[in-house]
Amino acid sequence: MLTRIDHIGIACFDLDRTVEFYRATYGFEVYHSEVNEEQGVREAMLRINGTDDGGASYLQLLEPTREDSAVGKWLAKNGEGVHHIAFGTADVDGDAEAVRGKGVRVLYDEPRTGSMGSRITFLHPKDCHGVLTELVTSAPPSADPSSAEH
Ligand code: V0V
Ligand code: CO
Repeated sequence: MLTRIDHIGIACFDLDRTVEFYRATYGFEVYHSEVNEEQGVREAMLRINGTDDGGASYLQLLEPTREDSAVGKWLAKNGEGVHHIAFGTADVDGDAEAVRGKGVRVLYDEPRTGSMGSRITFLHPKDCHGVLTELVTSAPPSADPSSAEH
């Protein structure tokens, strides 16, 4: 069951300058940052609020690490802006299978590693009325690297 907005993914050309915009304009601070080589992104998670299932909602600022990555290609075509939305679930495997069963293309056979040790998969935007949609199961608190190092 999808229970919350986990994050909104925002593509940018310059992560440091974009982080500074969100800090200076709204006061949002970086909760966690990492490079995900598999996805080809350098990213910063700005924590917006906690949610009643123990999760949280974030803005995920994404800078490509290579031009042929998903975000690199998208930026070249569209410029900066909202790239995807992500719904949080306790069971990304089960929910991905349920969605696949409804005829929506799920991009990965098995969920892959996402931000802060989460498990993620994506639904094809052409099957979701133009919205690239991600499903996320957060890492259990003990496995959350942000608890040791943000
Ligand atoms: C592409 N399209 C999009 C889109 N990206 N539509 C809405 N939102 C997007 N973000 C449209 C595009 O305009 C084309 O439409 C069509 O889909 C095919 O796009 P393409 O440019 O030819 O690109 P493809 O097909 O090579 O790749 C598109 C997909 C790719 C969605 C398959 O971006 C992908 O695999 N995304 C999943 C991985 C990802 O996005 N990773 C970065 C975030 P027309 O022109 O044909 O009408 S990593 C992340 O979120 C992490 C780590 C995390 O949350 O923890
Ligand atoms: Co994401």
